Amino acid sequence: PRPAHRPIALIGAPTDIGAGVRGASMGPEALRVAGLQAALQGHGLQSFDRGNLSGPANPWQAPVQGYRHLPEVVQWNQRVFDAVSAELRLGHLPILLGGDHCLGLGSISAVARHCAARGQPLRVLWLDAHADFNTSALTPSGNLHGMPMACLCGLGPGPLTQLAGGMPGGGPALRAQQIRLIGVRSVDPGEKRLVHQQGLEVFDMRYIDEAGMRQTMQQALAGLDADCHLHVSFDVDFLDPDIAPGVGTPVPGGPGYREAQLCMEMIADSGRLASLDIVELNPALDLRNRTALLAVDLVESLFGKSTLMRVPPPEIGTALV
Ligand code: HAR
Ligand code: MN
Ligand code: MN
Ligand code: MN
Repeated sequence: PRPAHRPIALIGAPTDIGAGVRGASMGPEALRVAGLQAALQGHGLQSFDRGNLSGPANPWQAPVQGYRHLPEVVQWNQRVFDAVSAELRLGHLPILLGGDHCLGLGSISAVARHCAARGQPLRVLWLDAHADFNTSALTPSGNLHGMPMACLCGLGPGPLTQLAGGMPGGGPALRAQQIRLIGVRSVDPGEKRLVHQQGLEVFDMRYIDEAGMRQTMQQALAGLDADCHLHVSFDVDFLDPDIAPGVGTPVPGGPGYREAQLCMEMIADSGRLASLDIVELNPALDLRNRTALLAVDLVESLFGKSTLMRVPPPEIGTALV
């Protein structure tokens, strides 16, 4: 069956250890209160809630050699790595409920290891206002949620680039060709140079404005193998803050409601979604859980809600009748 029809495991990681604003630690509970599990079950998907991982408290310290809370970030990511690995081994589709985006490191390292062991191709869609491609030398903040993409590509401190012993061949978890950055509109100057130097494919907001979300997603999903594992790392600040105010680092000019829906719907149509992160939701900054409710709505589309209206899902470019 399509990977998106596998049993779904919800894994809470209640921490804001990599962020510069407190509150993402409340994200998992806000997503539960917004009805995430019931929404998935409402579409006939089997899902279980594994509860929350535990880890070190946030000591709220200044950066040390360019990193804030590096030992704590390593511990949280090891636990995320273990939990996501366990679900993948069981043939489940893990959904990581963050927590800030530094946790994408543990989640995607687990996915990369799993795919490498099976010789399965992997593609990662990074939906985010930010590129999260800083290093200790480039970061303006020391916040590790601004660095997970770079760490996954092998640029970062050993304990993070070689999480849980590292990849079989010793290389980085990801190569640039496996990654698509979508929705980017806030990148630090040195970070921008590094993203280009590494050759990442970036669909920034200027591109989305000009080409439209449809062409953007066609390109981002182009060339997926029939057995590809598709991982989506959904940083909620991808969305325009007018519709998604509950994030710690909002950036104006993101995708609106219909654009975000189309993005999710086209991923669903690919039939390849096999793991997901929902990160950076900050209930302390939200309004009546609006952003969590929106995230749940979009995740429903990611799992094929709207395609239920279109049987069978048409090929791209086919007129609806
Ligand atoms: N680029 C900035 C920094 O590195 C802000 C990063 C904010 N990151 C997130 N995740 N919210 O995407 O400090
Ligand atoms: Mn529903
Ligand atoms: Mn991010
Ligand atoms: Mn972001």
